[in-house]
Amino acid sequence: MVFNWFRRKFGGTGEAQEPTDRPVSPPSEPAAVTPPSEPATTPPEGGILNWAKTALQSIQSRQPSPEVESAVAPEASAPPKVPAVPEVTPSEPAETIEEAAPVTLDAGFLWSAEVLAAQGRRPEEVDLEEITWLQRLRQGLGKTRRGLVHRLRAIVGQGPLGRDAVEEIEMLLLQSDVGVKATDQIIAALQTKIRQEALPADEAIAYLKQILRDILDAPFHQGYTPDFAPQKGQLNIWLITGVNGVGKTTTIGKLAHIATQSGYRCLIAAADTFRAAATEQVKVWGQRSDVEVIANPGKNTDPAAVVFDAIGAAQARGTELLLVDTAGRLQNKANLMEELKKIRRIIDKKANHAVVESLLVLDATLGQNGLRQAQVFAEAAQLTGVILTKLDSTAKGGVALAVVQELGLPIRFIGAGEGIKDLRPFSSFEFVEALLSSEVEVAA
Ligand SMILES: Nc1nc2c(ncn2[C@@H]2O[C@H](COP(=O)(O)OP(=O)(O)O)[C@@H](O)[C@H]2O)c(=O)[nH]1
Ligand SMILES: [Mg+2]
Repeated sequence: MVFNWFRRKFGGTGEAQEPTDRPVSPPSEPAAVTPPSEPATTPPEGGILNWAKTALQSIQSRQPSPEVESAVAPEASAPPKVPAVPEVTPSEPAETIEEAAPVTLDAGFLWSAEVLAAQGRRPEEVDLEEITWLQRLRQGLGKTRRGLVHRLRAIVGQGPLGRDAVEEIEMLLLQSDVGVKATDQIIAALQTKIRQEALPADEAIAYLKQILRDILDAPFHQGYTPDFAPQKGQLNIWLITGVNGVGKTTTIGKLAHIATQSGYRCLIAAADTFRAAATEQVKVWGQRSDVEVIANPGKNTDPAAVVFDAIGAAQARGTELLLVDTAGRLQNKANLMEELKKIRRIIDKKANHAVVESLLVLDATLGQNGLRQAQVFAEAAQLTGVILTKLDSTAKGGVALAVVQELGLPIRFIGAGEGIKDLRPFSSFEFVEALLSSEVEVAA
C-alpha cells in the first residue's frame, strides 16, 4: 500500500479523509470556509514513548521483509535509473533518509511521534513516510530553530515583556526572515498577552506557536480552503510559475510523484520552451515519476501551443492532474507576463470546466527578495497559492510567515531537498513545531 499524501488530514482528528468536493480555488463566499480545528495538545494516554513504540512496531509489521521486497520488485531499493542531465542531477543521490537507514526509535522519530500524536493521530495508522518527512522538515529548519528557541525562551521566561525584550524578539524574528509586517503582528499579539498575565516560558512559547499558526492559516478565513488536493474524476490544471532557478521543474517532478502515488492520472506540459535543456530536464522528472510529458520538440515553440496540446491530450486520456511547467525569465518582464497571460487564456478557453490552480514557486533561501519577485507573478498569473522550496538549505524558515502575510496566499506545499520525496503538502501545525519546538522531552 502506498501512502496517499493528498488524503492526509492535518491538524484535526487524524482521520484520513477523501478530499472534499469543495472547489480548491477561492470560493465566492469566504464565510462558508471553516479553518482547520486546533490540534489537541494533551500528550497521548500512556505517554509519548509508548505511542512511539506502538507506531514503530506497527510500521515495522507493515514493512515487507528484504527478501520479499527483492523478490517482488528488484528495482525498488535502487535509485531510479535516469539519463544524466547536469541541471537536475544533484551531486548527492536524490534519495531520502528512509532508504538509507532502517527505522529506529531515535530523537527524530520521537519528535515526529509527538507531532503526530498532538494532532490526534493513532500510532497504528501512522505511515513511515510521514515520520521520514517530519524528520526531514525538522532537520531543514534546524538552524533557524536553534537560533530562535533558546533565546526566545530566555526572553519570554523573564515575565512581562519590557521594551528591551520586545526589541530583542523583534530582532530575532527579522533575522529569521519573518519580515516587518508579520513581525509587528507577532510582537503586538505577544505583548497584549504577556501584559495580561506573566506566562512561564513554556506557555509563552506555546502561545507564540499559536500566533504563528494563526498567521499561516489566515488565508483560510479569506476564502481559501484548508484542504488542497486535485478533485477526482475531473481535469485539474496546476500552472507552476516562478523565477528561474527557484525549483519549478523539480517541484513538478515531485508533485507528479505524489499524484501518481495517490492514485491520480497525471500529465506534465513542458511549457518552458525558452531553453532547450528545460524540456529535457522535465522529461527526466517525468521518467522518475512515471508520468508522460507533453512537449514540442521545435525550437522557440510557443509555450501556449504546448499547453494547448497538453490539454487536448489530457482530455483525450481522462487525465485528472495536468502540471504545467513554465519559464521564469524575470529580466524580460513584459514577455514573461504576456506569455503567462496567453497560457491562461488558452486554459480558460480550451478547458473552461477544469479546476485551475496557479501556484507560485518561491525559493526560501532568497528571503525577502523572493517576495518582491512574487509581485510580478501575482499581477500576471492570478495566483491561488504558494509552494516554498529549499527549506533544507540556508533558508531561514521564518520566510513562510512573510510570504503568507505579504501575499495573502496560502502555502500549499513545501520542499526540503532535491529528492523525489522531498516535497509535501504544507501543514502550519507541523511547520511551526519544526520551527519552534525544543529538543524532545520524553515523558514516559
Ligand atoms: N536543496 C534544495 N534544492 C532544490 C529544492 N528544489 C529544487 N532545488 C534545486 O534547485 C535547482 C533549480 O531547480 P529547477 O527545478 O531547475 O528550477 P526552475 O528553474 O524553477 O525550474 C536545482 O538544482 C534543484 O535541484 C529543494 O527543496 N531543496
Ligand atoms: Mg525549470
